Order: sequence, then C-alpha cells, then structure tokens
Amino acid sequence: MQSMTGTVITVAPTGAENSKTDVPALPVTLDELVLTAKECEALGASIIHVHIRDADARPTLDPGRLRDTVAGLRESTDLIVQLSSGGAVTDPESDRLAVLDAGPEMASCTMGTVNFGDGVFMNRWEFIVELHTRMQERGIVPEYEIFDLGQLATLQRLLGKHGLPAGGHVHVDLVMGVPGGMPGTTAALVACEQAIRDLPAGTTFSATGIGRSTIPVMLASLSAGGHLRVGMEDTVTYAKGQSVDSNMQLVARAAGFAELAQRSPLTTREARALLGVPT
Ligand code: KMH
Ligand code: ZN
Repeated sequence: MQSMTGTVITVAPTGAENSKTDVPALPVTLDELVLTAKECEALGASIIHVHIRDADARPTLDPGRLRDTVAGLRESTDLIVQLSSGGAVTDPESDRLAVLDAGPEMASCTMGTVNFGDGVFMNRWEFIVELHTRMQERGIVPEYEIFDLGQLATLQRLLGKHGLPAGGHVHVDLVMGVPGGMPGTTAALVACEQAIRDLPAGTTFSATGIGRSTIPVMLASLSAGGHLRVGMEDTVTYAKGQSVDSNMQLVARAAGFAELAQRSPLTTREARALLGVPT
C-alpha cells in the first residue's frame, strides 16, 4: 500500500483524440488552455498534461507552438507543466522526441506499444530508452505512462539498465480502459499496485479511467493510496447521457472525492516536493 499523503490531481484537458467539432468545450487555443489551467489550479489541480492543437484545432507537435504553450502556462500558473511525448498515434518518433526541446518540467514517457482503439500506439524499446535518457540529461521529470500490466515490468527493466529519472523519484500514471489496454477495474488497479512494489521504494502512481471507467478507477486509486488524473482527454461524458461541460467540472469532482477520502488535493508546491520537480 502506498503511504496515504494528500492527492496530486493532474488535469489532462485536451488530448489528441477528441475533435473540437464533436466536443466544443475542448480547450484547443492557447488562450483557452491558459484559462482552463488557471481555473483547474484554483480547484485543486497541481499538474497539467498538455497536448496542443494547430489553428484548425488538429493535434500538432509544432515546436514553436509547444514553446509558446510552456511559456504561457508558466507565466499564468504554478502548475507543473507536463508535455505529452505521446502525441497522436500518427506522430513519428522524431517529432515526439523533439517535444523535449520545448523545455517542459515534466513529460510523459510510455512504457510499451499498445493497441489504441483502431490504431496502434507505437513505443519501441529503443525509443523508450532514448526518451528516458534525453529526459535524464535535460533534468525533465518523466511520468511513466502504463497502459497494461506488463509495461510496469518494462519500467523495472528500464530503471535497472539506465538508472533513475531526473529528480530521483519514480512516478507512474495508470491509463486504464483504453480499448486494447488493461481494463479500468479495481482488480487491474490492484494488480498494478502490487507490481509497483517491485519498483524503487517511494514510487508513486496516479490513475485515470477512460470513459465510463472514470469513477471506478478514481475510487480504486484513492483507496489504494494513488493519485488522480482527470480531464477531457480521457472522459467527455460526466454521467449517463450528460456531456462534460468543462475540465473544471471534472477537477472539482475529483477534488471532492479526494476530500471525502481524507486525502485533500496537494498544492503545486507540495506536488513538486513529492515528485522531485524543482520549484
Ligand atoms: N494520445 C495517445 C496516443 C501521452 O500523452 O503520453 C497517447 C497519449 C499518451 O495520450
Ligand atoms: Zn496524453
């Protein structure tokens, strides 16, 4: 069992999969993203997991836009800015590696290839090593994304062969309920929590459940000592037949569950201290 500190709440507001046409409330411009970030921070989020869009609201890894996004979020919030190095399933490895050039404090780093709906989210071993090593060299703190149980064994192998990440602390995010990955169930989360015990002492985890697994995963994570990720990247339905109004609605609900579990949301400063991200 993880030690029961307060809760790190990550907001993943945009993602690469939902379209602005289908989901008009999705933040896709820098102004929309910054406003969302400020409001989510006020509600208890401490990390923002960022995917960006181009002028036509399509997913992009454009280096200039990424740099402007990091600068815009830093200027307006104290949130830990975590850029997605996952991008969209169509993004080439070179563009995904170049995300690190935008100088984020954190970046995601996925621990294996997984079927992803109708697509394939490719993460070759050599690519994983390259991402991990570049992040070590640049002092960027990774969040290891885990879509299936075996990817925790891959993380163990990575750390054994290539050493601890920048900051020395290991943090993983369980992305559950992706069609092709592990299910968003308590049983799967408990299996991951057990496997995390084989990682370096003090390893922390957050969890997110895609679609209707959002609430079961949130409750399971809180009760197992894990942290939370929520946002319109993962969930656009608030309840049966009710669309999500905004990312703020999801963060407010997560903060409420965290309070009920007597694991209040951590401030950005507290989250930085826990995860080894410089202030
Ligand atoms: N959009 C997915 C293909 C990440 O951000 O690192 C990958 C993803 C994971 O969302
Ligand atoms: Zn993502």
